[in-house]
Amino acid sequence: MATAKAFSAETNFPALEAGKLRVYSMRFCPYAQRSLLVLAHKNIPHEVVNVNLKNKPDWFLQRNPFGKVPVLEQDDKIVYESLICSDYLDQTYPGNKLTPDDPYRLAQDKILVEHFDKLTVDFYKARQSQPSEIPAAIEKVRQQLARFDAEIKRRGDYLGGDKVQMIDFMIWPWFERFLLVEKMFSQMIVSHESLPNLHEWTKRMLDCPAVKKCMLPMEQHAEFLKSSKMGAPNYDVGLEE
Ligand SMILES: N[C@@H](CCC(=O)N[C@@H](CS)C(=O)NCC(=O)O)C(=O)O
Repeated sequence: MATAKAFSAETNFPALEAGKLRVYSMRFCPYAQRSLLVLAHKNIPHEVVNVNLKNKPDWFLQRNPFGKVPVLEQDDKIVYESLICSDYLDQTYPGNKLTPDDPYRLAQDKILVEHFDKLTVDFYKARQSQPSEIPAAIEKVRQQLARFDAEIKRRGDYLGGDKVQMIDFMIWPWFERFLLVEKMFSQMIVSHESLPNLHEWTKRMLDCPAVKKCMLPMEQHAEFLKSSKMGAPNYDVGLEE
């Protein structure tokens, strides 16, 4: 796709090339980032169509009745929901497999993602808190992260063990956003003192090529957050006019 700018309701459907894999995304969406990380890590050729989620095109709603990104489309196939998209990509492009063969380990990983999804709710609350409430709100997030700190200690360098795996990618996007909140509030969420294993894991993840490829500059995250809080999210932050 020639443009990274978000497509809004006024736009026509951008023609889909036969055989080409397309991802409908939004540049600041952590869920879409999950699937973009899988695509980057596995080097899967694809194009990205960013969507204006405040003013959605009908053609987007026709593809995902939930109206959410990410969505995958290839020829007559459509897949949505980030975890389903990510697993689908892993199974469809089997080289460099990201999920464990052992069903019990796979189940444990999926349970961890469920725990993480609960914690993100408290993270969003912390991000919206009044200054006096921020320390307690961040502590609530930190307490829930202790489970992940302990798991890394038990499993190895990554939650996937000795290498980065699906479970690492499924939770990473929020850690990128933790970095911004830490900067905004001058308060660490994942510090060496409070969560030492997770702290080391964060450093390793920041070195991972897929993470680097999918990461947006902190200033863009900050500007997007500011615009969202004002009720007018600027999906095109940082893009050329
Ligand atoms: N459960 C969904 C959540 C995706 C999601 O909430 N995406 C947001 C952007 S970060 C979205 O598309 N929001 C549009 C809306 O809710 O109308 C998934 O895992 O894919």
